[in-house]
Amino acid sequence: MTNLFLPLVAKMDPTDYVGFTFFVGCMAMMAASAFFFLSLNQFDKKWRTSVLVSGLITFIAAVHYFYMRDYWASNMESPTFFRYVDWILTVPLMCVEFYLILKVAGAKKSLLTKMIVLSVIMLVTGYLGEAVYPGSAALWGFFSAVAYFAIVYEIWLGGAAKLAKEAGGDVLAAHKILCWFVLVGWIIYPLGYLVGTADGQWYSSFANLGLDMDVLYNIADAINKIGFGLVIYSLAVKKTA
Ligand SMILES: *C/C=C(C)/C=C/C=C(C)/C=C/C1=C(C)CCCC1(C)C
Repeated sequence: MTNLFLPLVAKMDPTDYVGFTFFVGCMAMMAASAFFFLSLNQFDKKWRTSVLVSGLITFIAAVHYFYMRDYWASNMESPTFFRYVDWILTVPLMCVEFYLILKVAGAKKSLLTKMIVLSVIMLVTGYLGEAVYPGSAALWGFFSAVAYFAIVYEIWLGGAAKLAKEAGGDVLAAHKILCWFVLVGWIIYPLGYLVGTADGQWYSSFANLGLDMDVLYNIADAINKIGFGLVIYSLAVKKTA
């Protein structure tokens, strides 16, 4: 007898690491959001916005992860579109975090605008290379990398770095940790891109590394979104105490 009913929840193969990391990603992002939101009351007013933004970042990611998990389970295909929609919302919010903590040292809106524009360039060019013109993935990836390094420059050596030094103390320490997240944590993304777009490119050997683009992106998201949020959270704790 044929089963006329499609199962509501697909089985998961125990070696489906993409499906597994999407599933864990949903739970981690959801738990982190609850943690950040429920902690809000304990902080001085001035720091609540920063922790609220941390929660928004993981919450937006949680919603996208539920979509992406289902998309993967149904199609066994990278949910590239939802991935980039998530990033285009959450990465500018991470730029907002830099701006908010540097406001004590007089950060101007122009710093925020500059960082958001750079992050949007980084992501739009990345999307073009990954989804629209995969044949020219190397070129689009290069443009994206230029914008990425401009962000790294701004926070490590540029105007944002100067403001952090002026702020000093806990703000400087938190800024430094966020800088490391951007330099080391974010570098996982271009690695994922090289693995995922390697087909027919000069870097085609990246396809043989035994790595998976979605697994790399999922690990990077968990580290960067939740880690970033926790840095802001502990800064708010210190500043409130
Ligand atoms: C929460 C999501 C985050 C922090 C996403 C960050 C994404 C990147 C830093 C992506 C960077 C890319 C390059 C530097 C070159 C290749 C294309 C991208 C978009 C993967």
